[in-house]
Amino acid sequence: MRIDAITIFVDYFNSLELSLLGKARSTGILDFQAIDLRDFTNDKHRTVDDSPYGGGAGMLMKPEPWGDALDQVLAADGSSTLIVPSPAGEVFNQAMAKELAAKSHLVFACGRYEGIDQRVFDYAATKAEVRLISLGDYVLNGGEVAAIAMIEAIARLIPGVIGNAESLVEESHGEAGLLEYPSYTKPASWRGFDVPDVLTSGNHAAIAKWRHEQSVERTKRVRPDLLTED
Ligand code: 6GU
Repeated sequence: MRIDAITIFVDYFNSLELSLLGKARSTGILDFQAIDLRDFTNDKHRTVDDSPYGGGAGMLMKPEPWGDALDQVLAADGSSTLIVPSPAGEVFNQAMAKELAAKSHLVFACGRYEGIDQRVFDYAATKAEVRLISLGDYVLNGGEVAAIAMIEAIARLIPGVIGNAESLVEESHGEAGLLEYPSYTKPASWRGFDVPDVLTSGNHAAIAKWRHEQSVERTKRVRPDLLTED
């Protein structure tokens, strides 16, 4: 899979060289590139922002550098998906991560300041599928941190990125739609806190039942919305 991120802060994406995603890049499963929007400016100051028509606080990203960057990055056959991290978008979840992991080419358009001129999205929609996606109901300073979170959630679902495919099924927000149960490792007793007896009993049916009960209890307590969906 190919993923590109257009940004004025390419260094944010250095973290994608680490751990499993870094490995996926070095083995060629994931082809990731961060692209500097300022490389598509033509003035001495490499200007990417301007004041908004109609007034208002702050600055907006001007359309011309974005248009030239998108012309270079988006596939000519319309097969790219442009993802715009934005608190005004649909809220990201595991089902979306799964859907996006099946695409051939994702491009993240990372805005700064008060956002990007609307015509950039109108233009991009003539060349690609465009999706505004939010991480949740809070505000970040720009799209970079949100893009990194989405890239990690998406890329780990690409076959071969995670060694143990079983861990993809069992985790929170997996097939069951429940939160993960609590987990323990050695020592069995630590600072006065003990591992629940059932986990050291060797009774696999009892362990499976206990874990399911823990998942249901935790989901009811902290995310009742997950139990009432569909
Ligand atoms: Cl995707 N972008 C920005 N800038 N802020 C956010 C967000 C995204 N999701 C929540 N807050």
